[in-house]
Amino acid sequence: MFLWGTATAAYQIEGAAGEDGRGPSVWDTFAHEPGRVRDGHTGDVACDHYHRWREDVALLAGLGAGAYRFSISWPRVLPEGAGAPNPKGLDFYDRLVDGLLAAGVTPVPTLFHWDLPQALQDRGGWLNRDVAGWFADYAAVVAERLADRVRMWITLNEPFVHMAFGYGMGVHAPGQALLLDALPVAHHQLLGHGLAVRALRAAGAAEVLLTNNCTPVRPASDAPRDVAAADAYDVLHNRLFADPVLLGRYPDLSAYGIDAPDDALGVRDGDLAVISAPLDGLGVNYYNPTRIAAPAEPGLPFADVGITGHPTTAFGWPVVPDGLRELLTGLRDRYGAALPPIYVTENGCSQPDELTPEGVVDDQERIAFLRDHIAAVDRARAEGVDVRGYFVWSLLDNFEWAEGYHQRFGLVHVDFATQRRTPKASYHWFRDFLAAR
Ligand code: GBH
Repeated sequence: MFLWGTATAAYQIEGAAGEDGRGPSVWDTFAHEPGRVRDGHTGDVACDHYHRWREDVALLAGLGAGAYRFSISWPRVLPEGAGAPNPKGLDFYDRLVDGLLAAGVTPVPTLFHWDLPQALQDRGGWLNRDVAGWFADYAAVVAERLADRVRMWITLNEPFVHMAFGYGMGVHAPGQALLLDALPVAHHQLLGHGLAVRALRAAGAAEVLLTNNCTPVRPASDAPRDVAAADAYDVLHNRLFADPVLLGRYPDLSAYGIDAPDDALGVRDGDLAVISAPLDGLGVNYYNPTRIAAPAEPGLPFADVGITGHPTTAFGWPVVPDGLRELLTGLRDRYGAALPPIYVTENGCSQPDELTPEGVVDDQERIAFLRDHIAAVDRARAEGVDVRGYFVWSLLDNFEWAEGYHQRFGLVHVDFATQRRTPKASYHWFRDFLAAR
C-alpha cells in the first residue's frame, strides 16, 4: 500500500506556546531574540493548531489523504526536557491521534522537528552527548501513550539541516555558528535516533523511520577540483547522515581535514551498532538539487553555486522535478540491499498565493510542482526503487523558520490575522488526484 499524505511540524503550526504547561524550546528563545527571524515573527500563535486541530483534521479528512505527518513538541510533553511528563501535553496528542483515526487518517508522528526543550539547551543541547539518552526517554514516554494506536514513527527530522543551520551557521535555533565544530551534533542526533529506535520498539511501535533531507549533488563542471568539491559536499550533506544508519560506519571526512572522524564526531565504542539498528523505512525530504564548485577562498572544501536555468519558487529555490528521480535511484544504487523502503516525507514549494476577495487562491504553479514531482517518483518506482509514500509539505501555510510567515507552503491558505483557513486550488487538485489514484 502506498501512503499519500501531507506534513507539518509542531513549532510551525501549534502556537499556544505558553499554555497548559508547555516549556520553552530553543525556537521560542531564538525567535524572540531581535534580528533572528524576518520581521521579528515568532511561533507564539502560528496557525493556532493547538486550539483549532479539529478544523485541521476536518481539512485532512476532506482531502482524502491516507496519512498525516505531524511532529510532537518535546517541551509540551516534557517541559524540562527530562523528568516529569506534562499530562496536558500528552493529552493533546492523544486527542489528535484519536481525531485522526476517527477521520480515517493514519497518524505519522515525528518526535523531533528542531524544537529542543530550552532546559536541555541550557545543558549544551545536542553538543551534549547526554541529550541522546534524554531523547530516547522522551520517545519512550510518548510511545507508551500512543503506540497502541500509532503504527509508524519517525525519530528525527533532517538532522543535517538542524546541525548545519542551527549549530554550524547559526541561522536557525539555537543560533550557534561553530562551523565544523558542530560535527558532534550529527553524531549525538544519530545516537539519539538509535536509542529512540530501541525505546520505540520496546514500547510496541510497529514501524520506525528516520527522515533525512537529501539533495542530489552536481559538480559545476567536470574539472577534477569541482568534482572533488561536489563529492565533499555529498559526504557532509547526505552520507554523514545515511552511511552510519544504513552501513554502520561514517564516511571518510578527510576532504574536511578530518583524519580521525570518530574523534571529531565524538564516537565511542558501540555507538555505531546502536545507530545502525534496522529501520522499516527511510524518510526522504526533497526540495532541490545542489550545484557545487571548488571554493574560491579557503575554509570549507566546497562552494554552493546554485542551479541555474530552471524556474524558481517564491523562496528562490530551483524547481527540478527530475532531481527527485535522480535522488531516489541514486540512493538505491548507493545503498543497494541496505536501503529500506523509502517514504518521501516532504516535498512542496513556497508560492506567493494571493487570496482574492472572492476567497480563491489559484496556485497553479504549486499544482504543476506537485504533479511533476509525483511523476518523478513514479519514474523512480518504474526503475525499481521501492518508494512507499509521498507527503506534501505542507497542509497549512505556517511559520517558515527564519523567514517567519513570509513563505507559504500550504495546500490550505491561512490568514494569520484571523486564522481563517481557505483551501487553495492545489488542495482541490490533490483531493481529486488522490481519488483518481
Ligand atoms: C524542510 O527543510 C523542513 O523540514 C520544514 O520544516 C520546512 O518548513 C520546509 O523544509 C521548507 O523549508 O539554497 O536554493 O539550494 C528544508 C531544508 C534547506 C531545503 C535549504 C532547501 C536550500 C535551497 N532546506 N535548501 S537552495
